[in-house]
Amino acid sequence: MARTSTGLRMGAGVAAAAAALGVAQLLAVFFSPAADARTAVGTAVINLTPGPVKEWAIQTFGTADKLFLSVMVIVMIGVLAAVAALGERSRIPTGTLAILAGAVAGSAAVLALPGARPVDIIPTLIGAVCGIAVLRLLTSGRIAEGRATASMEAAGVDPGRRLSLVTLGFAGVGLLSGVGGAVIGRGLRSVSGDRDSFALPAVKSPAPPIPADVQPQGVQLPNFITSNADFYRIDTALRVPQLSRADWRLRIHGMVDREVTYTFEDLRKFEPIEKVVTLTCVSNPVGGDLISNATWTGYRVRDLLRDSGIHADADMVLSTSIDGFTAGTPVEALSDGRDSMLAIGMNGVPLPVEHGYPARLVVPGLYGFVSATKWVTDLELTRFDRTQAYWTKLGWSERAPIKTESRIDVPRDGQKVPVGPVTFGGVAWAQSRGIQSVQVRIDDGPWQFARLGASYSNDTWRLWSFPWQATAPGTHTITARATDNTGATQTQDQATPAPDGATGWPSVSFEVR
Ligand SMILES: Nc1nc2c(c(=O)[nH]1)N[C@H]1C(S)=C(S)[C@@H](COP(=O)(O)O)O[C@H]1N2
Ligand SMILES: [Mo]
Repeated sequence: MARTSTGLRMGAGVAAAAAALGVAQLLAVFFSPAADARTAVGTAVINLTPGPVKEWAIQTFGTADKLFLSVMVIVMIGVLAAVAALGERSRIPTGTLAILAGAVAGSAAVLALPGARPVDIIPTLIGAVCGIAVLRLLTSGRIAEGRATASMEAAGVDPGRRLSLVTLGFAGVGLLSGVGGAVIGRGLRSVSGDRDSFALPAVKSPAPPIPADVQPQGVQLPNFITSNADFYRIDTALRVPQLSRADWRLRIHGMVDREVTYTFEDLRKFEPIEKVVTLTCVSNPVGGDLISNATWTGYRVRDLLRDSGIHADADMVLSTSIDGFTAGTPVEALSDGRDSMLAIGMNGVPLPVEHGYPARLVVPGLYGFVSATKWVTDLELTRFDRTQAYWTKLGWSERAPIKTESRIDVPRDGQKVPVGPVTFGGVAWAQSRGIQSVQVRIDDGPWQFARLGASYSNDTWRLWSFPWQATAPGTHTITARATDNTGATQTQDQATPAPDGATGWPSVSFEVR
């Protein structure tokens, strides 16, 4: 065996991994969505990551957490492949073994996905075979020793350089097939056409119009209604599920007298309603932005459940999405007067795909992880003492009503405030109870009432403003606390988001000068 430099060996490992992943990605186009091993491995990593690490990723990267994960998975595979290739020998082919191990892990990850069939591991296996072939070729010494092609010889390319070029070539082909496969796969499966051709049903009693004075004047605050583009997004889906209306089903089963499965067409027999509801993520830290407000169109879950004959001892609805996420919601929250919805529209258009197209749950008053299942396909009537939903298994609470909270949007931390009049402001929320007042304190001064934007409903956030005279130059602090309509004031006790939502008063330092 020719002695190949460390760098070239590591390069061979990376090229082999690129070829394996690229071929697998390209071939996956011909199989079910589960066949994409790269995404399957990422999904497995998400599922196997301990709760606190997930929490850290959400806190640190927010909506970019998935991009971070995808990049990390590819970087990790590249590093492993490079290291494994270093030891590739004919007696102990560590690189080959590493690729085989990768193929086994990839196949297992594929088969673990909901809806995966055994044939879906074929792209992974063929990819692995290609990766091994590339690795063996590059580490065999054949290219460096073999007869140079006439053109290479003419160009004076030496054997080491020849090997680097061939290695780069394989890496490039792998990369191109991978990107090509990902792009083609996405195009083939995309439901954006299905979504574009969907017109929301006309609603007989639209949500009450939004009065202009929900929005305080004189301060730049978030819009009372969040645009779909700005709406926060949190989910465990590495690849946004692409579920067409024709393929969508909602099965209602478990502790019921009559099991039923609705098609999307079947929903027409129910009365469409419209409701403005503020969604909040339990992972939102004090002062965080994992909260948004939209007008939702859809059907009352209560209406969908009406004919099922729910057993009296059922206390939980376990909702499941097409990608296997689950949330456990109290039966009461889905059947009482709050009009929990199976939402199909968001701000007047069909649900954006990343927000659950074609249908999701929207439950006023509960954090998203126990209620707001996107791409929902299954409602099982069950009991809290019989089963646990996705995040509860990871140590989060089984029931999670939204806490009374406020946030300071203006000033931003460290903002320079010129001496003179200024208006501060923010948002406050206590969905299902509603906000009664917001108080603000500058430094250690007395609590003063903020001005409240008009209340739209108890299920929506309330914007507030606070006009102030900046006189004394220097560093100052503004602190806020909200009181809900039950008279309960936001607690000063600091709590982390886990297990049932962060608490504490938001506080921001600013600079008067
Ligand atoms: N299928 C699915 N639905 C889901 C989740 C998920 O991971 N998968 N996350 C939930 C959580 S934790 C929140 S906070 C809300 C966020 O909804 P949004 O992305 O539309 O803002 O969706 C909920 N629904
Ligand atoms: Mo969440």
